[in-house]
Amino acid sequence: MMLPPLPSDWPFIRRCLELADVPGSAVSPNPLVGALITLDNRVVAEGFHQSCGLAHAEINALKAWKSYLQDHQIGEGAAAAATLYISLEPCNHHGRTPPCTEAILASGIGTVVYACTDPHPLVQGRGLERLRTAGLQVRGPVLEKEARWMNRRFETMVHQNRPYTVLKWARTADGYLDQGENGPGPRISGPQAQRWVHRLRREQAALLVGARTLLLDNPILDARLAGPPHPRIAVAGDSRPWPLDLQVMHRNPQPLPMPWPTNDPSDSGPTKSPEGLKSWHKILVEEGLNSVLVEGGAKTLELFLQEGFWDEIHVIENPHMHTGKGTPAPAEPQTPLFSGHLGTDLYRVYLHPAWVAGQNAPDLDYLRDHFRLQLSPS
Ligand code: AOF
Ligand code: ZN
Repeated sequence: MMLPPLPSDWPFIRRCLELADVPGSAVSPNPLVGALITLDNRVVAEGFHQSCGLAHAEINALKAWKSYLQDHQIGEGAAAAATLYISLEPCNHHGRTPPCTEAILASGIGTVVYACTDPHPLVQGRGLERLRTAGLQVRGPVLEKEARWMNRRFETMVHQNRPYTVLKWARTADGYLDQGENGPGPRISGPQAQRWVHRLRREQAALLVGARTLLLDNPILDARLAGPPHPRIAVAGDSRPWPLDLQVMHRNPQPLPMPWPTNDPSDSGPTKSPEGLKSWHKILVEEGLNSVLVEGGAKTLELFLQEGFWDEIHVIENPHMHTGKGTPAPAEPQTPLFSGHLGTDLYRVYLHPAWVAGQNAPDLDYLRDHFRLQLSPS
């Protein structure tokens, strides 16, 4: 049994969550993790996991801790009185990097406080147990729901062997995705919505579009208004060789081909087989992409909707645009988690019922506040 947390632990774990909060795509397929070390209830060292393959959060915090000791000419014996706070249970296995538990034990730190356990099958409590049996005080969980929500992409990949899937589309007031003509036509959503979509792109490891959309609309598909990292581009339907003048090629010279999941090679459209979509999941997971933003076209979106393989849906609606014809927008689920405005556009976010009803459901009020805060003009 781990010890219950103290009231004074909350602000330090909250800070760990802040430190962890880099764009999800930067660390994919790894989790987002932040860590800090306190001495006499004062933060003296901080660290976070910056990118898959680089040092884990607590290793970076321990490095900063060693510098602190040196700078202040404090002996290493002080570690017994120090506390390591961490947003995810320390790993206890060899991955791309050695186990963090060993580094923590070697440091002599006396107390560890964690936000949530690591769902990875090789960890799942073993990291905490190793520390506890070695005689460390281990307290937690603290702010568990927030910490787990932050790592929903990692958790989805670990538990379901598929990327966390975000669907996004923009529609006119009369329910169309376009004007039904070849080519992009006038933009449906406004500049504020575009900035927001770039933030969504930056958060997901991959961006999936249908080959038809790519060839007809010739979109850029990056996150330039939010800044790097940009998502890896995956294309539904294998239309290689790609025309070299596609704008998407500037940043992604080799888009990931995702052949339509079908048993019939003459069929250019999707089948309704969940096995089919699983072949896409496999391609993305094998590429280390733990999340995907699906931006269309209609057929690609429908495939995910029909099979129920989605986690979030983001719909942007221009309430002033009526086209009277075009490709009908997909039907939306019944109750949005959040509805608000993005500039002059309407904005609705849906969360899959499996998240809302699940055993580890996030705190929905926290999520709504989170959206409200992010959308409020700063
Ligand atoms: C931690 N602290 O900051 C992170 C952890 O291949 P590796 O060595 O990067 O290990 C990846 C696994 O380690 C990952 O699947 C997850 O279980 C854990 N991530 N653990 O102690 C960290 N990022
Ligand atoms: Zn680790």
